[in-house]
Amino acid sequence: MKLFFDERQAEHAPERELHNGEFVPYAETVERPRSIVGALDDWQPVRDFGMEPLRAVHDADYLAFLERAYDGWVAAGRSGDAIGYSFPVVRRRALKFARIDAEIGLYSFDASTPIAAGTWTSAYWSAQCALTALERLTAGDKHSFALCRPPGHHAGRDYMGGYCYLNNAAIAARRAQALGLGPVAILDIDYHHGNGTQDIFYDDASVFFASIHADPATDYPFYWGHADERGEGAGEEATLNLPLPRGTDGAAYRPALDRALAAISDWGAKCLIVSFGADTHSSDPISNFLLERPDYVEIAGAISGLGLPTLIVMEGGYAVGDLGANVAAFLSGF
Ligand code: OKP
Ligand code: ZN
Repeated sequence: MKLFFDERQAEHAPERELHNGEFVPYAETVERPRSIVGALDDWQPVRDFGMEPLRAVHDADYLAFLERAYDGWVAAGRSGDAIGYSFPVVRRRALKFARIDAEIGLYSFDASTPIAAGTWTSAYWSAQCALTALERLTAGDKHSFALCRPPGHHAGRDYMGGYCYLNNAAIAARRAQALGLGPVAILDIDYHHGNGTQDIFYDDASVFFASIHADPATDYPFYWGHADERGEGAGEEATLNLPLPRGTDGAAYRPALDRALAAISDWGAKCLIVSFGADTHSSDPISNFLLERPDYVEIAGAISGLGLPTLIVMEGGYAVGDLGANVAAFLSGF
């Protein structure tokens, strides 16, 4: 399986995030991709597909904001990471604002997604990484891995959140459709619900979204990922949420995985995108599942049993000491 990563994805380095009432060191560190790159050999270069595939998912005003946000922060005389403090929970509209603070709040749903000097560059190349890896599937490869960082599954059409700025999996899914690889399913197996991905395709019958994650009743992102969210309009029944309790281990995880895989197969997917988070591991510092390294080999084996051309896109995973080996174990299962 070909592996993709671009060094510019390492430029993003916020200092801190707001977590449980205090500022703590940013968990989505550059040590994460370093750990994964170090655990696997033979990385391939990332190509530049430009802005068009990003525009197929994200609103133009949001993309323009992301690109200039840090400069706007500096121009306002601020130092450190750009971060919002006021968020519109009702009647959000893309008004034109003179203040960077108003813009940041408009385009985000939390305070764990600061913008630093290298954020746009890294987010851009993270998306290009997914697009480059996807290209392998058109060349006939059965599996392909994009070490996306920053991750993407919490980002929506016009908002960031949960360490995510551009939705790499969604961008790859739209591109897969354009390349004739569809119908496309996205299987999200990060510990956290992929609310951005779900939102992007919520009323869309052409992309199936299945997610296995910690019950949002107890875990971030709280407001989305509940079992009764099944899509709407034309997209009704094209969203499947399988929340699991804290403490879920490999044995308890497996029935949910089998259910998701059966649904993807029944729906008639011809191409699969896996949003993979290794934050389901027992050692993860911000999560509460109990998966172990051998579970990742087994999970990947079950996914590859679908027999679909599969793009694996990296999402979370914060136990830096175990991360590379866990990702390598997962990929070995294909
Ligand atoms: C991103 B991905 C918990 C704070 C949560 C954001 C978590 C984002 C996870 N107290 N901060 O899904 O791994
Ligand atoms: Zn996660």
